[in-house]
Amino acid sequence: MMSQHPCFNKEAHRVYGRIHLPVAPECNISCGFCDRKFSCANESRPGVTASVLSPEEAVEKAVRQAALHPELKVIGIAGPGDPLANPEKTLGTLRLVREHLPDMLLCLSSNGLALPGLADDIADLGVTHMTVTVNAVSPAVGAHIYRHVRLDGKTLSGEDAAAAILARQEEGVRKLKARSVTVKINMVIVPGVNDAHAEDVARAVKSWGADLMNCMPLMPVAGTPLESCGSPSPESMAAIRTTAEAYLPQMRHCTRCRADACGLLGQPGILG
Ligand code: CLF
Ligand code: SF4
Repeated sequence: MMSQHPCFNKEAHRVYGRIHLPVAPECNISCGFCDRKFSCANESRPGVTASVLSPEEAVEKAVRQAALHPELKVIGIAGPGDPLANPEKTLGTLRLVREHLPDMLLCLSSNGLALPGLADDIADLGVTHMTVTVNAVSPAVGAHIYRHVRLDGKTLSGEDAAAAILARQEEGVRKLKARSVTVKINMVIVPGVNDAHAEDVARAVKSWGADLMNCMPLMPVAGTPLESCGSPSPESMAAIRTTAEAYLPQMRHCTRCRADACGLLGQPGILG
């Protein structure tokens, strides 16, 4: 199953592509690098607004693209908000994809907050690949990244918010691994905040059972609290990935897709 997924397998990305279905506009947390006018920066390229489609519209377009482009092998949902903060739309879309495109691999990304309660549904629907973004495994570090987390009708902030999301990320990843879902961990590297923390994250998520890690350089968005942190240099990203690689294989070919990307990684196609 690994072989045809362009993100999880470096060799596959020149040959096989993915379609992102932009059906998930809402989010259940607030990251310090996020401007909600744009797509979720935990998986996608910030600064690009993706249109939102209904599940029916999105699947109809995907069916058309898949018929035209046999190299498309994966259907992913990656925003523009958090897919699992929109459970009806996201799971409903996956059900439609299963019905109309039964041969596609299914892929999801999430911040992980809502994952524990949905992991079994995700596995039952046949999702084989999941990305969870873990930007910190210490609440003290996470408190500088997460502005707030909405959970069970309450809004948490500071270290409480960071501890709450961390606990759910761990529980969710362990549940996915118990169901044999392949799990990638994204980590947005924020200079001066979590750039010295990647080894801790790699060690922890490895112990949860994760398969692969994708360290992504922060792309600062104007007007957000973490704007002034700037982007890590290519040299520091290379060093971070080398350190993290002692624990988990590193993805180095991520192209920061839009939430409505369609085609091979790095090509400009969108689902239209
Ligand atoms: Fe999409 Fe993400 Fe699935 Fe890939 S993208 S939901 S794992 S099918 Fe891939 Fe794009 Fe990087 Fe994501 S290159 S942003 S890692
Ligand atoms: Fe924004 Fe994504 Fe963070 Fe939600 S999870 S606040 S959409 S960056």
